[in-house]
Amino acid sequence: QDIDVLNLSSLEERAKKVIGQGEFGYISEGSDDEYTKKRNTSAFNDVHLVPRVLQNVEEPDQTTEFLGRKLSSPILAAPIAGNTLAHESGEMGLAKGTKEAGVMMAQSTFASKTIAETAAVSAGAPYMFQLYMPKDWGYCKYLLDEARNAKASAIILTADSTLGGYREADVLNHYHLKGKIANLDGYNTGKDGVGAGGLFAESMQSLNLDLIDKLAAYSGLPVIIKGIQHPADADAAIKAGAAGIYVSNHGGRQLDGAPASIEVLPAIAKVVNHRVPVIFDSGVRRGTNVLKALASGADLVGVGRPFSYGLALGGWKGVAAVAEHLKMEINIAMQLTGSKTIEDVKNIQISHDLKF
Ligand code: HOC
Repeated sequence: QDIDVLNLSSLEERAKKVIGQGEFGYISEGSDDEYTKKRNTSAFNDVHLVPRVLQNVEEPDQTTEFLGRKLSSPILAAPIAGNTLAHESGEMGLAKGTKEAGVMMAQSTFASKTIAETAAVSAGAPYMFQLYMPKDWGYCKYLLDEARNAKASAIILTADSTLGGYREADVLNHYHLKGKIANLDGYNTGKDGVGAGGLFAESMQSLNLDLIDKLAAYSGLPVIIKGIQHPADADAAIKAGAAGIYVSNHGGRQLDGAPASIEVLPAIAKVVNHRVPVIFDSGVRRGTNVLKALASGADLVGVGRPFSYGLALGGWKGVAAVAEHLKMEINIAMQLTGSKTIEDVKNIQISHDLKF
């Protein structure tokens, strides 16, 4: 169904009315005291875009390319677990909505539709697969095969989640994802747990840099490392073969007390130094946030919860509406900063780096 979007933040209260309490708690929560979750959005206010004028901008062009895929905008529907929590169409609704809007989507291992079901809808549209590394290499190979069949542009290896953060909404609601994860059917340990950490901890293994080559060699796909928050980790990952760096603190759902993602992005982008593309997420709610991330060194900007809320409110049309609204805000911000193209946006002077 069609939905009106005033802004991305306002979708949360509306979605809360149509999603079950446990499901809403899971989607919206951060870990511990939610310091990092809140900081992700508020820290954008400490970054300033310095506009240029008289730049002869009439129709900004926000199209871009990522890993050879043409996109209508540098927006990624960031990987989120269990999208049927928001809407029965789950990742299939997300795939249709993002495809209609011409933006990239990433599907989580913990999705509630299988990779094949989602691929049938996305049908070659820009798509990446987010891998939570299982202990069982046979199962991992199955996931990688499915991702290759789904024409994934890349495998995103989740590096920040060998266990889940402590999330109190799940404790209060006695909520967990068990039984809602299509890709893990028949694979769970069968142990009950409260929250994602309790459910999946025993399926994960400790992660190390050698995995990058192993995953790339088996899948034949570029491997992007998600959850990078330190420049040294970005450098080490690239030296170990990473084809992309994904700066994220998991929407404030993992280590509470971590800095906002936008605060660490400039230093990481500096170390990456254009060797590989940089994806960014955590806290993006405005078109100006997208510009701030691009001007701080990102090539693709992920948005998480707002897409779930759009999905909850309007199925695939709600997803497309979120993307189109964000594109509209990006368009205004590009015009007002004097940016004709995404390359121009990347060169906007920001307060991280004010040099006149
Ligand atoms: C392995 C435990 O991304 C979330 C999801 C799943 C996290 C699983 C972590 O809830 O943030």
